[in-house]
Amino acid sequence: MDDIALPRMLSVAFVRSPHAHAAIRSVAAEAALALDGVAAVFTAAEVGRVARPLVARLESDGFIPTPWPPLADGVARFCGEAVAAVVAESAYVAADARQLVAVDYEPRPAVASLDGGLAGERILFRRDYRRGDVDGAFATAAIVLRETFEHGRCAPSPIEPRGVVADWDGDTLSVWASTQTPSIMRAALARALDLPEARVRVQVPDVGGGFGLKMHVFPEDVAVAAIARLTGRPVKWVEERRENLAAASQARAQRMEVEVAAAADGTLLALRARAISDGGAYHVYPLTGALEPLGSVAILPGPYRTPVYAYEAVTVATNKPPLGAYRGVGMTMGAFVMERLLDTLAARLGIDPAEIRRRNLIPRDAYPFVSASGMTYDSGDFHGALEQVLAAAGYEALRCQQQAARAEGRLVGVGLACYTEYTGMGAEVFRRRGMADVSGIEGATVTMDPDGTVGCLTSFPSQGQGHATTIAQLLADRLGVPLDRIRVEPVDTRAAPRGSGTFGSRGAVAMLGTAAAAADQVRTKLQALAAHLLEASPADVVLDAGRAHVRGVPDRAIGLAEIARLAWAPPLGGLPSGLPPGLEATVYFDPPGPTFSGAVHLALVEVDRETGRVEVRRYALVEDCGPVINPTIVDGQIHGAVAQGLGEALLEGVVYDSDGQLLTGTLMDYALPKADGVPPFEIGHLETPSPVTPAGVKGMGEGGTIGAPAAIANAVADAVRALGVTITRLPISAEYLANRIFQKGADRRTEVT
Ligand code: MCN
Repeated sequence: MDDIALPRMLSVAFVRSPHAHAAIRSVAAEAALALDGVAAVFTAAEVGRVARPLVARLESDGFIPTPWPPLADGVARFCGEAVAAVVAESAYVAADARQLVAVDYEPRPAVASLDGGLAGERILFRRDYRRGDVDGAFATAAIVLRETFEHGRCAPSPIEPRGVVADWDGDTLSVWASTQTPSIMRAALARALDLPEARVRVQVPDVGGGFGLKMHVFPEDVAVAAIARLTGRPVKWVEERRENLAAASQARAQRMEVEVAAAADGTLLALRARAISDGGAYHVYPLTGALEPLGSVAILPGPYRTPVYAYEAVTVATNKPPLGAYRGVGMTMGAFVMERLLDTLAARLGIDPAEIRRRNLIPRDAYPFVSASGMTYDSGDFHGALEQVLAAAGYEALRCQQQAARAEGRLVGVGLACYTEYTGMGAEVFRRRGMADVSGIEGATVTMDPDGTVGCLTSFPSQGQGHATTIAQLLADRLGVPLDRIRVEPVDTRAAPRGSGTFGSRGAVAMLGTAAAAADQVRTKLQALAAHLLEASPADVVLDAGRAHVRGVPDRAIGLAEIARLAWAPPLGGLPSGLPPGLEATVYFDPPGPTFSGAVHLALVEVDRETGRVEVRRYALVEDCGPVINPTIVDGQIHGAVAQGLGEALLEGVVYDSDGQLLTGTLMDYALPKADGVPPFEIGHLETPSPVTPAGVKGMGEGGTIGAPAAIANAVADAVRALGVTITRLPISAEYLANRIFQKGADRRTEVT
C-alpha cells in the first residue's frame, strides 16, 4: 500500500488513546497545526459530520450491537483506539505532529479480563443450544471428565499491516485498500459516508498477507475516506507495526469449560460446553465478536460420533481491541479442546491415543453425517487419514524411540490431532448465522479479447493464496490457452463483479463455481463458432494450445484469436446460428456448502525441563481437501498455516496488564515463529470429493492453524505427563511450562519432606 502515490496526496497519522478506558474532555491541536507541513487535525466531531459509525450486525437473539465511530467520540474504550487524526504533507510530519496533539483524558476504571467482563455482566452475545438428552447421558455414563481450557489473545500479524488510500473527486470516492473483502468494504464505506455504492470504488493492490484480519472494515478506513472528502485531497494511511499490535482486531481469547461423558470403552456419549470469549470493546465489522465462541462450539464434536450435545456461547465486553477473524477462527479452539479431551480420556483408560480415536471417528460410509452441533459433514475418511499418517510417521517406532528417550531422562512426546473444518460457505450459512452484511456469493468475469488473450476479474482477491495461479490454471485447462496468455486482474469493484471476498477457505470452491464456470460458457461459444468455421460438430471441437481443431484431425484447425476477432467484429450477416457478439461471460455463484475438509496431524516434540522450551522435532500430516487443483500451492498453504499454528501453540500471546495496558506492543514481545523453529513437514494427501461442490473441491487454507496447536499441545502433554503437568492452555510458552514443571517438582519435594 505504501507504494501508492497520488498527486497532492496527504498522509494521516492517528492519535491513539494511552488509556484503556477514558472520557475525552478536549483535544487541543494548536501546537500540531503550527508544525510546518501539517494540513489539519480532525476529531470525532468533524469526521462525524460526513461519516457514521460502523455497526456490525448479527441477526440473532442475544446479540448487542456496538456502533464503532471512525474516531473515539467522547469516550476511548481501549488502549490504542484512534481519538484524532493528523493530516500532513508526509507520513513523517504527521507522525511528529501526532505527538503535539494534547488530549485531555479523564481515566476511568478498565475491564481488562474475561472474568471482569463476566462479573460486570457486560455481555455482547449469548446463544444456547441443546441436542438430545444430554443430562440423561451424563447421569448414566461410566466416565465423566471435566476440564477448563484457555486460549490467549493472538495478533494475526500479516507482514504488511493495514493500509488505505482514499481520494474524493467530487463525485466518486476512490479507495485503494489492503483488504480481503472489497465488495463488503465498498458497501460499508458507502453506508458510512451516505453515498450510493456506485460512487464508491475499491481497488485492491497486491496484499502482503491478511490471515482474516483484513476481512474487516475498520474505523480507520472510514476515517481516511471521510478525511479525503473533507480535505478534497487524496490521503493515505499505512499502519505502523505498533498500531497493528495495539489497535487492529485480535483473535481467540477464549475460555471453554467442557464436560465429556464416555462409555467404559471410551466411546463418546455426550458433550457439554460453555465457551466464553473476551470480545474487546466493539463488535468488529462485519464478523462480530460472536463468531469466535460460536465457531468453537460448532466444531467441538469434530470428526467424531457424539450423539448428544449442549453448549452455551458467550462473548463479553472488555476494554481491549475487538475480537476478529484469524485463520481458523473458532475452529482452532474447538479442535484443541476436543483433542486434549480425547488424550485425557485415553490416558484414563490406559489406551493409546490412536486407539481412542479409532473408537470414535465417523466411518467413511457414515457420510453425509449430521454432527452433534447440527452441521452436515459432506464427506471424509478419517480412519484412512489416521492410518496413513501413523504409517508415514512410523508411529510404533516413534513410541519405542520415546521410551528410549524417557529412559535417558528426556521429555519426548508424540501428539495426534484430527480435525474437520467448514469451508466454502455460501449464502445459506451466512443467513443462518445471521450475518446480514456478508452476502455469501462470489462472481467472476472471463473475457477472451480479439487477440486471443484471456482476462479474468473476480470478486475475491488473494492475500498470498496464489489465486492468480490457480485460476489461470483452471482457465488454461478449459480454454486451451497457454498460461502466459491469461491475466487474472487485481480486484477493482468498478470492473469486477460483486461478491463477498476471501475468507473462510472459500476461494477454491468459489473459483470453480465462478471463473471456471464462466470459462466453460466462453468455451461453449468458441466451440460453436469453431464448429461452423471447421464444418464439424461442436462436440468434436478440441481447444488446445491456442487453437481449435477437429478431434482426431489436428490439421483441421483455426487459431482462437481468429475466432475471437470474429466474435467481437461479426462478419456481414452476423455470427453463425444467430449467436450474439462478444466472447465474455460473467457468472455469479452461491457456494452450496459448507463442505468439510480435514486432516490428521502428528507432532513429535522434546521439552527442555529446565527452560520449558519446546522443540518440534517432526511434523507429519495427511490432509483431505478433495481433488487438489494445485499441489504446490496446497502444500505451501499447509507449510504457512502449520507454522502459524506452531506459533499459536508455543509462542504467541497478546498480554495486557490489569489496567488494560498492552505489554506486547512490538514483535520483540509478541513472539512470532521463525524459520529455525519450524520443522520440515511430511505431508500426505487423501481425497474424498465433496458431493456438493463443483468438481468435489473443498477448501484447506486454514487447516494448519486448526490442527497444529492441538497436535503440538497433545505432544507436549504427552512429554510432561509423567511429571504430573497437564496442558489446558495455549500458548504453552517456555516460561509457563518451565514454571509448571518447577512447581510440580516443588510440590513433590514438599510431599516427600
Ligand atoms: N487449493 C487447491 N486445491 C484445493 C483447495 C485449495 O489448489 N482442493 C488452492 C486454492 O486454489 C487456493 C489455495 O489453495 O489457491 C487456498 O484455497 P482455499 O482453501 O479455498 O482458501 P482461500 O483461497 O479462500 O484462502 C483463504 C484462507 C484463509 S481463510 C486465510 S485466513 C488465509 C489463507 O487462506 N490467509 C492467508 N491462506 C493464506 N495464505 C497467505 N499467504 N496469506 C494469507 O493471508
